[in-house]
Amino acid sequence: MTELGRLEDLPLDYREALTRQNLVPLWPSLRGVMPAHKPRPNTRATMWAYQALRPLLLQAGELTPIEKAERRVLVLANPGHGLEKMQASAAIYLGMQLLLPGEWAPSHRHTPNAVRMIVEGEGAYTTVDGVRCPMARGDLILTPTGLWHEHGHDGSAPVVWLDVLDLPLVHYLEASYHVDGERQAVQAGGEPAVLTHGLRPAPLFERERSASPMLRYPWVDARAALLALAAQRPALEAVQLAYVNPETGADAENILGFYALMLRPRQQLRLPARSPASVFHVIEGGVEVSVEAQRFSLAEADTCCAPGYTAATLRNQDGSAPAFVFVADETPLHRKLGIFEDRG
Ligand code: 1HN
Repeated sequence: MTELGRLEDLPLDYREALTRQNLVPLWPSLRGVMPAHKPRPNTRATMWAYQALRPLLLQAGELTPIEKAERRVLVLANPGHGLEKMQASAAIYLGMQLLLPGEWAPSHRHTPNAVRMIVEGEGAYTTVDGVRCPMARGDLILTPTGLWHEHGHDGSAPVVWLDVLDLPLVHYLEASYHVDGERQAVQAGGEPAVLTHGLRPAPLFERERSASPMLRYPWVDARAALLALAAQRPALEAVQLAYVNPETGADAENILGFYALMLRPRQQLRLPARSPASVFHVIEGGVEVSVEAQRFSLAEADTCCAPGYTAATLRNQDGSAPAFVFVADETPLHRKLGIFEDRG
């Protein structure tokens, strides 16, 4: 590969003349913005242990009342991007949110898409677009772009969940903003539960709606489906389910992809080097994640991220119980952009 000219090779007065005209020579920066063969991600393999962050999150509950926070969150920030950027990867934001009994996080809507994976506690709920979605451990609740959402808590112990948003991307696009709203009127009847049976209402006239009609994916259903899949297909290597829009089969959200993965007892699973970055969050069991030179031992409620273009190996070290992992990645985005790659 040819060595390209450096900025210092250019006379100072020429460089200054360029700057005065808001001009920049490409060649000194060309290899930086387009390295050979493989990107150089800022995203570093990083782990966040729940037992280490939990006391700090509970302390935030004492230090900052909900009215002063709106959303009481500790962001899981990737040091490779700089902590102040609040990103886990190029497109993924992660945060652990705490809601205490009786608290209410007021209604708003925004352009970034969000999901919540419930980590701990009972009695809280999110109201999304007028639909009350109860929160239980392992449930996945969607708040797709533009939908009103607020959180309430009628229980007696703290509730914690993992927020996953495409905020870094939407912010980069200069398209991130929010609107505050009034407390939502809750729709009678709750969720359109019939969807989970492969049936849906078929009215004579229907308004076009791009968001998934399914807003809550109960963990009891996903867990049972994983166990059934593993039993029905003993030779299947990746016992993995994608969270999808049940009406279309498309990804549940537009930008990030969400999956539930089961590792059989003692199973080791190699995930190929694909272009999107990924996040792994343990719902049940213990999983060892090897990525790049790192080896993370994840216990329940621990989270880690892995950069794109890098293979990762997940291991369930338990000999008798399966392990269950929630996975979030940038696949829908990469596919839509036409940059998705699987390098094996
Ligand atoms: C947000 O609206 C929530 O609604 C959580 O719970 C985390 C992070 C950045 C921007 C908006 C929520 C968020 C957020």
